[in-house]
Amino acid sequence: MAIMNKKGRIIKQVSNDYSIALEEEIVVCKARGKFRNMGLSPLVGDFVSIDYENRYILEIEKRKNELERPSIANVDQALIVTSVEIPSFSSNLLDKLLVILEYNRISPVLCFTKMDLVDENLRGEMKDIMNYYRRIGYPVYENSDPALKEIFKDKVTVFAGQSGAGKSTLLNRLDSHLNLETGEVSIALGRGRHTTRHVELLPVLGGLIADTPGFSSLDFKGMTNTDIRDQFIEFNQYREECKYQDCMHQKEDDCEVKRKVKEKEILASRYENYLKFIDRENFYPSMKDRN
Ligand SMILES: Nc1nc2c(ncn2[C@@H]2O[C@H](COP(=O)(O)OP(=O)(O)O)[C@@H](O)[C@H]2O)c(=O)[nH]1
Ligand SMILES: [Mg+2]
Ligand SMILES: [Zn+2]
Repeated sequence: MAIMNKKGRIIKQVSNDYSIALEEEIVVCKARGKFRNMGLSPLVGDFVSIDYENRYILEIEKRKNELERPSIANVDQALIVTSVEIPSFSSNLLDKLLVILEYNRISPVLCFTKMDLVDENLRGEMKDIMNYYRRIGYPVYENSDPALKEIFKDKVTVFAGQSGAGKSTLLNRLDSHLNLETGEVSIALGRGRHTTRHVELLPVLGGLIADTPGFSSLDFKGMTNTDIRDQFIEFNQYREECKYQDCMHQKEDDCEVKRKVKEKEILASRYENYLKFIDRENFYPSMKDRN
């Protein structure tokens, strides 16, 4: 008898049990040893073909990208949740996330929270910063914006951002079925909470979202300084006008990017963060303490 193959997407993993969403149903399949021998294991988010009768995964389709924590494949976009107060705004963390996401071909969407906590001055400053990121091409929202509901459709989204930024609160507001715990303080997070972690994609607003926030251990793994430079998307348009083809916009003379920083065409904090990122000594040193 011929094997009946079907195609689907892994939406959940608990040890060797993979829940696979087919067109009309969800089935649980095992992965055979052959994947382990190939140094490959199926990930949540993978598109797979399965032996439907025997409930085995047969093939894994080539991935667009792959996250480590949480381990998910084929992520389309990341919603970067950034608070402007408690914890206060960190342009360093935001720019770092943007570089890593760009490099991994995950589209960033920016969402700012807690604008209600800041005074008029800081509010104005934050609006300027938000407009800058909007102008260079990123979708930017405040968490109160109802239009946020539209961004999830037909996409796999992970959430990113500091603990306490308001990720769970936002998700609960977007989808009242979720009922996620909010308000936990990072220091109080018992280790036990995270040890028996499974990964799952939840259906939300016409798309799928990862049930755990991503990028908890951020770095520029595998990236060269040139790679980092190239992920600062607004720098690229000026590069042709730099004196040197391979300009790092650092110590070179006649650099158009540096000129644009002076003219306030490029946001100063973006450029400063860029310099820190390519100088490994200054690699966001406080990041380690945060997790
Ligand atoms: N004032 C204010 N507080 C917020 C806002 N969003 C979230 N919070 C609060 O910030 C705290 C942390 O939120 P939570 O969703 O748990 O953050 P998470 O760690 O990113 O999931 C909670 O006490 C929330 O009630 C907001 O827009 N304004
Ligand atoms: Mg949370
Ligand atoms: Zn330059």
